[in-house]
Amino acid sequence: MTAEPRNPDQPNSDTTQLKSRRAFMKTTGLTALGAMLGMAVPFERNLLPGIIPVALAQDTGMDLMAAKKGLVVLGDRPLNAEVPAHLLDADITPYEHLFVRMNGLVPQTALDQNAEGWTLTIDGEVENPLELTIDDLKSRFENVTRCLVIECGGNGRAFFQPGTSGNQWTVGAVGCPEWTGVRLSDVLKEAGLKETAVYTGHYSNDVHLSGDEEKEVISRGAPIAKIMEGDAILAWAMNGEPLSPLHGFPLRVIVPGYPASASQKYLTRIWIRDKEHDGAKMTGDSYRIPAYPVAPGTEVPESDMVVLTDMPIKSIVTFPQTGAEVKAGEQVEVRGHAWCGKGDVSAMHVSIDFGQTWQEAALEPAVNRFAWQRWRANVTLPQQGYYEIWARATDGDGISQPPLSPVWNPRGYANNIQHRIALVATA
Ligand SMILES: Nc1nc2c(c(=O)[nH]1)N[C@H]1C(S)=C(S)[C@@H](COP(=O)(O)O)O[C@H]1N2
Ligand SMILES: [Mo]
Repeated sequence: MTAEPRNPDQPNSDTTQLKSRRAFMKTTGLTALGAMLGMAVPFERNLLPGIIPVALAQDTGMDLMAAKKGLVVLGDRPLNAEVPAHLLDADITPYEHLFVRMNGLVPQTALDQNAEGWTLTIDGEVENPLELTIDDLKSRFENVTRCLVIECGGNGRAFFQPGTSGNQWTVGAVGCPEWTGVRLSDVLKEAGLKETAVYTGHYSNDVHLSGDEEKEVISRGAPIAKIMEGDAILAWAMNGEPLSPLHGFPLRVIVPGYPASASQKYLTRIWIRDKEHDGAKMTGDSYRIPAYPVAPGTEVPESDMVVLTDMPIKSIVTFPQTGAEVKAGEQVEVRGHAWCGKGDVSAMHVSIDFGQTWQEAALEPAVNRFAWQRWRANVTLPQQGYYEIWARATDGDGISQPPLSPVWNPRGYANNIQHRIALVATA
């Protein structure tokens, strides 16, 4: 056997098979370590219990990024990566171009793609608590396939002034893949909601960054009324494939229209609550905004913060790529997508003159509720020089995207500032 040198600083090296960090922690470490590393550990007897070998501590999921294409990694622990706008041009976002947002570490079951014995528990304010396998979900409820937008609540955070803490997402923490699963409302009907049921609380088995298995990474939820509208689904597949380790294998919930933090990956339990859920990242400043507009930089008391629900009207320019050269005086197509947390985009406009005049874009219908909608406009840049395309969607209430960041909030959520790209017209 040739013992290849392993560089523990490079998670992309062949340390990828060293996934059994948790298994290791459960053993005394002796002899098990050698077996896991596939080589002798000459000083193994010196390793104090509780010290996790570096080679086993690298599990941030970073090695899985090799199958992503063109994403910008914002951080690797936890792993967060967004996609440049021009890579979001497809109607259905492919796996390689879907952003990744981890609050903790990818769980072992997902890394191993092992769904054996996986169950989803539905309990709390229900008449008949359920424990369902993935096969139960597949066989006992109507299967549905839907294109649904997921957008991180913090998408656009980078544009707030003053800046707020958190991942500095620009425009690419959004995507619209096709999900297959069952309606969560159908499952809750079978469980029999009690009168007292008002909110869902979502749980999963991902691992806290501290490594403490007792600590919740994230546990958010949604009002029962929102879920019973029938749009939220329990999905086991994305774009016709089983969910991947980064996106929630083997099961996640998708709550379209809400910040994607409500769309729990690696879903193990839905606790039906008799009050607004108060799991990890439901309280304090997390995914909350002030109940009233505040001046930038204001410190808002916790009691005045409310849970972020419907995401605002938004759009993105996916073609051409920003900075592209086009011919002056010739018509060029610009296009992208528009979406809205309430599911009703009413109009789309573009400007080539820094917002002085606006031209209406053609807006295609959504393939289903809560899918994003394709828009297209033909523009002609009159003479050579620098231009910007500004894109502005309008929702069903007549509310349009603002040219500057919307009302500031302490954690920088729900920024739906107009997307702008640069175009250079040549003679
Ligand atoms: N279990 C679990 N679910 C989760 C998260 C997480 O860290 N753990 N992050 C949430 C957040 S904040 C977002 S934006 C989306 C990101 O989904 P994606 O990584 O599949 O794009 O997942 C949500 N569901
Ligand atoms: Mo998010």
